[in-house]
Amino acid sequence: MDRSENTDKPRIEPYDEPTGGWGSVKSLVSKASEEGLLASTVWATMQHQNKPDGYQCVSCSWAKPADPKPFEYCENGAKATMWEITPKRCDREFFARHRVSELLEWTDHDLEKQGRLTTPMKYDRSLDQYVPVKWEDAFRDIAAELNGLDPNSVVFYVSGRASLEASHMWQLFARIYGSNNLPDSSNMCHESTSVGLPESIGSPVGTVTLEDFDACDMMFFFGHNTGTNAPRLLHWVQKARKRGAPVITFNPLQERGLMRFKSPQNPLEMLSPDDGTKMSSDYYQVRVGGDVAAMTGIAKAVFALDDAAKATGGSRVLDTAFIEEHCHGFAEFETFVRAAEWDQIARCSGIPRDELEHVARTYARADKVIANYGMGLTQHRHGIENVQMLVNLLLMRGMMGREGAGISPIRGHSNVQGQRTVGITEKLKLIPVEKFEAFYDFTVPKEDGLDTVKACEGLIDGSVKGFVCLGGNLARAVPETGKVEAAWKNMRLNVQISTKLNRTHLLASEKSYILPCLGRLERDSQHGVEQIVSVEDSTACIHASFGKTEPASRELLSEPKIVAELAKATVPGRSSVPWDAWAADYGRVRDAIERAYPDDFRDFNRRMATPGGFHRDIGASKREWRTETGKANFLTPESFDVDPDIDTTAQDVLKLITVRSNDQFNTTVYGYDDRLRGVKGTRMVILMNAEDMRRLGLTDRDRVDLETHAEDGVTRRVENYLVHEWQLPKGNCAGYYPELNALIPLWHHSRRAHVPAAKSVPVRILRRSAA
Ligand SMILES: Nc1nc2c(c(=O)[nH]1)N[C@H]1C(S)=C(S)[C@@H](COP(=O)(O)OP(=O)(O)OC[C@H]3O[C@@H](n4cnc5c(=O)[nH]c(N)nc54)[C@H](O)[C@@H]3O)O[C@H]1N2
Ligand SMILES: Nc1nc2c(c(=O)[nH]1)N[C@H]1C(S)=C(S)[C@@H](COP(=O)(O)OP(=O)(O)OC[C@H]3O[C@@H](n4cnc5c(=O)[nH]c(N)nc54)[C@H](O)[C@@H]3O)O[C@H]1N2
Ligand SMILES: [Mo]
Repeated sequence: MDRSENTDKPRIEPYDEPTGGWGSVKSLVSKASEEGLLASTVWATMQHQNKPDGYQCVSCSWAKPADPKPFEYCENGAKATMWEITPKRCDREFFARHRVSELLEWTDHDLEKQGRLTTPMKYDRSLDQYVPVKWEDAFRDIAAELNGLDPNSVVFYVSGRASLEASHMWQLFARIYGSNNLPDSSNMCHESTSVGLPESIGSPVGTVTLEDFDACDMMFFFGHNTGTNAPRLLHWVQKARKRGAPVITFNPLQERGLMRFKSPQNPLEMLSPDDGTKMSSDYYQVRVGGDVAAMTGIAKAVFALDDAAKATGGSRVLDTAFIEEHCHGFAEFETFVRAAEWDQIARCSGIPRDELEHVARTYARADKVIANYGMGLTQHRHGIENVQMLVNLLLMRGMMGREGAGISPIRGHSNVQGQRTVGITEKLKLIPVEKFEAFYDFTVPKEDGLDTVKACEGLIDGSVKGFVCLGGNLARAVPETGKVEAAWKNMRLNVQISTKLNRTHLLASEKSYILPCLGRLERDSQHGVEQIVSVEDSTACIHASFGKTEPASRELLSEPKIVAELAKATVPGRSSVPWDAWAADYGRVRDAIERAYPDDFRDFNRRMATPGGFHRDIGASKREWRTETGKANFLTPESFDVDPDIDTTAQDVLKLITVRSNDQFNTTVYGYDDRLRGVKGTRMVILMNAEDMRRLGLTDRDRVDLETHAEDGVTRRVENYLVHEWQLPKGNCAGYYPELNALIPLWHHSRRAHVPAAKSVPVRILRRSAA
């Protein structure tokens, strides 16, 4: 069972300080001392963070400006850096002291806290321990295992941190071996965007740049916890607020970062006694899953304003010229929205009509609007409809493909967007198959591979027999962790290329290997020449990243080197990829990327070194619509009802959202304090609405178990959670990922994008009888 607590007396009290501010400074100082880091070491490293001649932060993917501030980082970026440059080591002595079955009882926090992995290890079943293995033996043995398996039964997962160079090599290796099973963390994250946006606007990524953020006169935020998950973006929000731009937020939780912010970079602000900038001009606690309804309401009110303008001869609210020239599907959309009933809109969204009309009036007055969104839209059964509805709202007023306006999916991992750009995908239609075949003289397998959900299905039914993972902690990040963990141990092969010990390493299969690699912050020297890598940020901007710190261990290899060695051992002579030459000079991998993707990567090696990097070629940001209709498509949802195929009308079923705390990066748990929500000393808490608590006979601090409400015969349960009253909509509750992943059925995902619906898990809350 999970035991993600560090004290017997968790404290939960409202946090009413601004985000940023002194709280973030204090939090950093205490993290540095916990890690045993000297302030001077932290300072010397952090100066290089997100600088044109430094390294690109390993935390979130928010854009990096060409003219950075002296401190171009945030509290959470600094934490991620400290976590990586820690002096602690999870070395061969550590593995000699602990058996794997013992480590399986440890929490995520305690495992990663052991520090950086230093030595390649392989599992010894007779000892139930990981024991050191020489690199060349590991490569040879893994290759032999891979060659004994059907390539279709092996999955090559990538978490979104690996560089463009490592990622491009990785997918070529998998395909030459014979597998298109290339799911990545994006499958659990913004896949609703990757599927939804191309259908709408012909681009899989956002259309805005930092210049647009500086020019906009209004912003929407749907389902993103910016203060925790992309804190540097708060500076652009604050600038917009100071120009008087309204910021309208839809989120079931009152997230501190979108309420109040004080810039730690601004001494005057830090010293002033006030409580910082009011970030959202209007904040709506939409019901979980109620965004399509809310957006339908806003659109309906926009139509009404346009009708009134037409009647009185005022200037139109709809951008009719844009719709006429650039759009398709408007009539159907208009019919749908006009037919929608206000009562039902208000019931589904939880927001009254007059408030949605107020939003529409604000929107109608603005000229340059950016719509930001995160997991609150994508991780739903109707994740794609959420994304496409937001685009519809922008298209109505022509807010696409012009300065200061557009769609802004806020991506997760620091290079997750870029990995897709250079070929990491299980979907064949997204890669230049003929080019790969012609350039490297091999045949790409002709069927789509497995995405994350399908890979887990294969794991559970026994058809998937091996996982080779380039980063991540997949068994912990996916739904249905009970079944997945059991099945993981039944596989033949588990290979983890990583920096820190995590639970997925410990689910030892017949043959299991831990291959420790350099992190992005570290100097990477190949044959005496320091290598550079590159990443793509959330605004489709490509940046160079220069390693600055000493490697954590002399035994570490770089990710490109590990991929090259695995490929040489596994598929020798099966393609003309020059693995050794690429591993010796990453500039040559970039040349190969440019050759495969000339539009996006023209003059790659030169342009990536310019301050601020360079932008990919995004058609929609120039009003070039690379869709089947050649237009920007209004795509009308079937209904605006919430989660149409999940029954939450059953008595006492609540909809659970699983979110990140301010003290974690995905499954990496830095500590037990979610400062911005005022939750301290535990992650085992369920935040509930007061009325729901009363109805269920619960009082604050009661201990409860949670069970998934699903009629599929499977019991999914987590135990001994602490209940706490919280301001969120009735019928909804919230808690932390990944501890709660055991509750999410594998089949509960976005219907076409297969993103696990981690934001709408139907659960029952059961009071524990007094012990
Ligand atoms: N420090 C830090 N930074 C990170 C990460 C991290 O773990 N820690 N993770 C990275 C990754 S991989 C990602 S994908 C991003 C994730 O960044 P976010 O997209 O912010 O992810 P979550 O923490 O899951 O929070 C989702 C937000 O959506 C809201 N929400 C839930 N359901 C709904 C809904 O139905 N409607 C609306 N409108 N809102 C809803 C929640 O209350 C929450 O505020 O952050 C990246 N950056
Ligand atoms: N319930 C629920 N589930 C979710 C989500 C949710 O909101 N709710 N969010 C989903 C999302 S958005 C995502 S992106 C996934 C995240 O899923 P993953 O990306 O698989 O998980 P992480 O926790 O980011 O992976 C952490 C591990 O990566 C390794 N690592 C760190 N840095 C490096 C590096 O530089 N190189 C290599 N090779 N390894 C490294 C370390 O060993 C560390 O333990 O989880 C998903 N799961
Ligand atoms: Mo993510």
